[in-house]
Amino acid sequence: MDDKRKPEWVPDGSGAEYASMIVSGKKPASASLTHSQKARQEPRYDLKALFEGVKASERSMLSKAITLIESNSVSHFEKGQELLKQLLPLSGSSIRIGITGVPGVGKSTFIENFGLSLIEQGFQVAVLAIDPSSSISKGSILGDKTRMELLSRHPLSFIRPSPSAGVLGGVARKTRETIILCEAAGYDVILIETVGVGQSETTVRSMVDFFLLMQLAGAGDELQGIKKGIIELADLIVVNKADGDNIQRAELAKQEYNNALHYIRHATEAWQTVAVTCSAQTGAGIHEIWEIIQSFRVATRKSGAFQKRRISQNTQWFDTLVNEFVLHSFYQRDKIKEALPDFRRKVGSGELPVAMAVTELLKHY
Ligand SMILES: Nc1nc2c(ncn2[C@@H]2O[C@H](COP(=O)(O)OP(=O)(O)OP(=O)(O)O)[C@@H](O)[C@H]2O)c(=O)[nH]1
Ligand SMILES: [Mg+2]
Repeated sequence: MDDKRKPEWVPDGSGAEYASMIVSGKKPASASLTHSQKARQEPRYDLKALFEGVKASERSMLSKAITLIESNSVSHFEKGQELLKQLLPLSGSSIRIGITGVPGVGKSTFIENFGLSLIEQGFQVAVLAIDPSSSISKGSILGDKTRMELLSRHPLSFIRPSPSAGVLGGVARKTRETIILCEAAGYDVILIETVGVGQSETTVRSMVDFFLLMQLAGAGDELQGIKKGIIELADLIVVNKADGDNIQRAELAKQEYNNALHYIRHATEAWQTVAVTCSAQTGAGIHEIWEIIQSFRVATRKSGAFQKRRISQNTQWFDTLVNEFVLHSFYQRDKIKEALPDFRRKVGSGELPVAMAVTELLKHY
């Protein structure tokens, strides 16, 4: 397997099943093996060692634990869940920050400088990426490691690329669980970068405390090009690249956003979303952004909105997973697989009313 596609840690002798991006389809060798052969082939995870290693903030153990929860193998799933259950009490005390914006807006450059300045202040910083399409290389944080060169080499930071989708909950579940592992390992600021495509903003919003939207100064008509819906998700709008001869345009854009924000529903109860400028490159404005995030934490903890959001995120996540698991198990049933084509045909040709076909089909479940 191409080295660039591998996570930081993979079991000895493993292949493409651990790729952090989707690689060309290949039937795993284990598919034709007997159960006992399979058991011998699958990498062994020592739960106790993983628990102790993550708790002690050992990076290699954290990587290994994440690889375990990212694995699509059924036996790994059970082990991963057991590990999570043990580590859950140690998690939760970080601030989770989502960062979104179009490709090239400067998210990675921002994370590099922001992360380094947080480390200087004594924080431990984990950077995760969400790329729900999990498409090859586009927006992948792996290629970005070069743009986060200092941060990725720093012993107090931890950078993990987007998991590939796989099964059961896919990217969102794996990222949520990775957050828990990172927190249990002592990371107190979790940064999640996502490219603003498709549903990824809503997905990230549903797992973070604070959501930062990065924008560029345009030609004056800032609000025309962007979806109002995304602004409604944001706790802070950052107009990036406010440097050189772009400063004035960035200031103008900031004002326009601030004006518009008066008329837009705010993402978080007890918090007034604002727009600021920054230069991820020179570092101007970065410190102020951290101060805003801290005020946010204080204000929302005081009002209870912080805790309330975390609780509702967990219950919503639970509901989503129940839906996904039930759907999955439904379509996996042999009887359903057998009956489905015939019902489809009858519904298509008008032989059966649709709702009746559904109730008839459900009888096979
Ligand atoms: N002048 C200027 N250039 C910047 C700034 N921030 C980022 N850039 C440049 O913009 C380009 C894109 O920056 P990235 O940080 O990779 O952007 P990104 O949002 O992570 O992009 P994707 O990961 O592809 O979505 C790079 O060439 C950066 O050097 C800034 O504040 N000022
Ligand atoms: Mg990037």
